[in-house]
Amino acid sequence: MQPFYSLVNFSNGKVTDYHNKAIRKYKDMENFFKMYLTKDIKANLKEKTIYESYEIRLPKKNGNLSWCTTIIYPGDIAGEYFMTKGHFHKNDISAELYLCIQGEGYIIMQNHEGKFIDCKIVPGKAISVPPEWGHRVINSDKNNKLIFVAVYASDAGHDYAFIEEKGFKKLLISENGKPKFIDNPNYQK
Ligand code: PAN
Ligand code: ZN
Repeated sequence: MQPFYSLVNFSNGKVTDYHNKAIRKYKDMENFFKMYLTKDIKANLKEKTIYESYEIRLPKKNGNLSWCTTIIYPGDIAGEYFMTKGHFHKNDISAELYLCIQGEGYIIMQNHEGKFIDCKIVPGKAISVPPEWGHRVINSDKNNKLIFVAVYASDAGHDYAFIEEKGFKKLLISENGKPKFIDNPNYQK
């Protein structure tokens, strides 16, 4: 393989020459939001775009790196800020580097023993996610997009099952216009 490059647009998060674009609407990730909502409200939110990502994906060969930008739109679902689904890596020894380029929010991380850590993110902040820590990014600014770059082993894989069923230990909600972590009522069930 030859070296190659792409250009990241720091204003809108888009990347040239990407291999994969994903758009996540509310209907793609209903179960990841844990605050209670009636069926009717859920039905009205179905087409709402929560985030999108542009991935430079290299073959799943040991040693290759893939990376992507993610743009999380501003907003909340019953108080829970817009966020990524969040996942563990299937290949759990895979670490990841996150670099925030626009907006502000939080990265939350949780390991298999249930230890939970949150870290505020602002442009220029780079966060090392060690192996075996599940991770999610949350946009806590209801007026602006949150844009970040993530770099990971191409064979990392994404395991969403635990987060979809139980979620992270804590939820980030908007209370009186300010972000606040609360216990996730779904976590102990
Ligand atoms: C990131 C995420 C991306 C979308 O590239 O995959 O931000 O989030 P979800 O995959 O949780 O929907 C990453 O962590 N890759 O490993
Ligand atoms: Zn990851």
